[in-house]
Amino acid sequence: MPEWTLATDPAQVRVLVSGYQSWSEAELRPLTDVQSVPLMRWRHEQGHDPAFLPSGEAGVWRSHTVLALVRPDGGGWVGAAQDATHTFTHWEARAEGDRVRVTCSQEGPATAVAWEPTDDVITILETLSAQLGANMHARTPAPQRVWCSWYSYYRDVTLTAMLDNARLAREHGLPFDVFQLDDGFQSDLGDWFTPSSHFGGHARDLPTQLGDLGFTAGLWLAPFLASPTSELFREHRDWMLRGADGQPLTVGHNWGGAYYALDTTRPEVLDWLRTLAATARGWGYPYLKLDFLYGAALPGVRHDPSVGRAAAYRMGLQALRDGAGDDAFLLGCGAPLAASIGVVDAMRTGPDVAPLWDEDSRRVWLGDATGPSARNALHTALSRWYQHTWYQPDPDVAICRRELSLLNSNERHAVAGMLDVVGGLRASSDPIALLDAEGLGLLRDCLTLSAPDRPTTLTHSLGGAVTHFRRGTFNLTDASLDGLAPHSYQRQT
Ligand code: 9PG
Repeated sequence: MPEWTLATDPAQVRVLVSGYQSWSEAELRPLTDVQSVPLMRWRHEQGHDPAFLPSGEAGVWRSHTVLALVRPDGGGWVGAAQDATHTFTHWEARAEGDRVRVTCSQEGPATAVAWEPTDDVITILETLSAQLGANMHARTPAPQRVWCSWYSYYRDVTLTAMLDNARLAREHGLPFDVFQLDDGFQSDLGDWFTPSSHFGGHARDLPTQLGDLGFTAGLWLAPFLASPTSELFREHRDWMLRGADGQPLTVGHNWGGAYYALDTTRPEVLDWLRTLAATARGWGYPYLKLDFLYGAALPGVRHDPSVGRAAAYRMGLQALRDGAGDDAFLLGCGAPLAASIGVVDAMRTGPDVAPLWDEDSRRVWLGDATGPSARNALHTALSRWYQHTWYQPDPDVAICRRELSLLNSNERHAVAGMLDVVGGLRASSDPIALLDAEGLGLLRDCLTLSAPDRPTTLTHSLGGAVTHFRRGTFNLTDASLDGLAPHSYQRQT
């Protein structure tokens, strides 16, 4: 286990960490602060890697794949795994008296890691991340502009709502590439081929009609999951990832109850995944949002015990790629980040945006910043700015409507600023009928593609995240600071 002792005062050092999967926090914090870990046990498997959780201790920070330590002069140290196809790389920085101790451990076959002292942390982190991306043959196609059903219709989405929005988008000349149907079209988790009773049709009915309106069809799947009530589970109980007791392992508690994950070391499961992705493609969906992917990577008892977690996950992901085809556009979500490089085209790099700024009861009192809020999405996606060499980053949707939203004008513009700075995928979920001239104007701005921006500094932060970019500065705190209103973005003039 490589270990380094740095003769530097911990009180002067900031640490930049990135959590395990899409929804886990990324942060830029004083090293002596506390890295919070959710109080609720079930959030560990759903928001983090239960085998390498955030520390929960003051002065001890854990990070996945990459780690950076920043001195007040902008110099410091950067660590980065150089391959993640079979191996999870875990970093820990620990304040110890007048020194900082850094350890790097791996789960899976040993792979190369880079560790570099530098006088320019920003550039070296970008360089080492880009090397990881290149080593894993990262796919970074042109960013897509996506309308997604989730953040307005949630599970009540209907075929009619999809088409009504697509028609209005066409009438307004909104430059979307993809109309993506999210969770709610299927009868159960795992039963993707059977429509839900409320959807008002079948998912395969949608793509031609969207195509006539000039849009590519996108579909959401949680391909590794199965609910206990699903036909998939009832017919193939033996396909599930198991616990030490031999019983199917519970892997989360969304959808009002527990659910299970497929064991991707089983050849029959890989066949099923290929068939699923090929079927969705055959229905006319070349764009797939593959969600809750963490399920296949959890610790558990697998059919083939010689395959580690990272490798098992990647086998499942590769089966989906093989089924969908090389020219399909795959967006990962709820997914181990680095382990997906080279298979996905895009990746959610933060928790869900929500039409509210923050939910501090959950974040502050329960120690869980993986929940849906504009603040959590900005905090994490901005602090992962360098990951654009791994995949097309997806910082989640803009919210431009004023109805059915608690966001104020500053907060809406802060989300728009994040989309511009991150420079990846563009998405919106507003019912187009709710947008007036102002909302449509903001939405058009949000759909304007830009190249990823770079931070100007990691030695200052307005809110524990990377907040200072060349194009502008974010204030994620609840106070006016440096002339910036709370929850705002100020463009550089
Ligand atoms: C559909 C949604 C949308 C959304 C996804 C994902 O940590 N969690 O418990 C958690 C649950 C759901 C969730 C994110 C996190 O939302 O990010 O865009 O597709 O699923 O159910």
